[in-house]
Amino acid sequence: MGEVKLYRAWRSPFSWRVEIALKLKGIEYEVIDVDLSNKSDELLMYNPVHKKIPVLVHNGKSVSESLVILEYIDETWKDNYPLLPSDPYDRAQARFWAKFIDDKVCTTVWGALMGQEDNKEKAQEEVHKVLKILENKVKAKDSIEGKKVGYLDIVGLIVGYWAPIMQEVLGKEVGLNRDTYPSIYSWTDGLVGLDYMKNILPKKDELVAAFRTHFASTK
Ligand SMILES: N[C@@H](CCC(=O)N[C@@H](CS)C(=O)NCC(=O)O)C(=O)O
Repeated sequence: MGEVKLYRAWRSPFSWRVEIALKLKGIEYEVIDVDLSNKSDELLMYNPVHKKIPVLVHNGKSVSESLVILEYIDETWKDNYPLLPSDPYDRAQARFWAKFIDDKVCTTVWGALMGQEDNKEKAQEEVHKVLKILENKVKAKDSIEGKKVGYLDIVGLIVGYWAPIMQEVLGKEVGLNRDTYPSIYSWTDGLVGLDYMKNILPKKDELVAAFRTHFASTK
C-alpha cells in the first residue's frame, strides 16, 4: 500500500471526493489540512501548477486534480472496490459526465453564487441550461438503491450535496432546488442515505458551520 497522504481542506467537495474513494477502498491515509489563505511550501511543491487542494501523495509522489486522483486511486488499488465501470464505453461515459459536472455545472453554479446581483437573471439562465441537461441524464440513470457507489456518484455529490449547502450559507438561491431538479436530488438522497455513506460523508450541519466560518473570515 505504501504511505498515502492527502493535502486537503476539510470543507472542500473536491477533497471529499478523494476521501470517499480512499475510505470505500479501505486505504489508510494521513490528512494534512492546508490553510488556503496561507499556502504551505509543501503544497506549492506538490502542486506547483494549480496550487490547489486536494493533492494525494503516494510514496512521495504527488497527484493533483480530484478527477485524476480518483482514477489514480482506482488503478492503483484496483482489486478493492472498483470505482470506474469495467466496460470501456461505460467508463468513457462516466468520464464525460464527470467532466461536464466540473467544467459546466460547477463553473456556472459557482459563477451564479459568487456573481453580482445585476447579472443574476443571466447567471440563473446559464445554471438552468446545464442543470436541465444533468437532470435528464440522471433521470435515465438507474436508482442508486442497493447498488455500489461509483466514480460518477462520488463526483456528482458536489451538485446535489455541496451546492445546496453553498446556497444556504451564502443566502443565495441560484435555481438549484428539489422541485425543478427532482432526479438530481433523489440521486443525491439515495447516495447520502446509504448506511456506509452515512459513515463516510461529513454531516450537512458541520459543513454549513465550516463554510460560514470560512466566508466570515474572507469578508
Ligand atoms: N479542479 C480542481 C479543483 C480544486 C479546487 O478548486 N480546490 C480549491 C478548494 S475547494 C482550492 O484549492 N482553492 C485554492 C485556490 O484557488 O487558491 C480539482 O478537481 O481538484
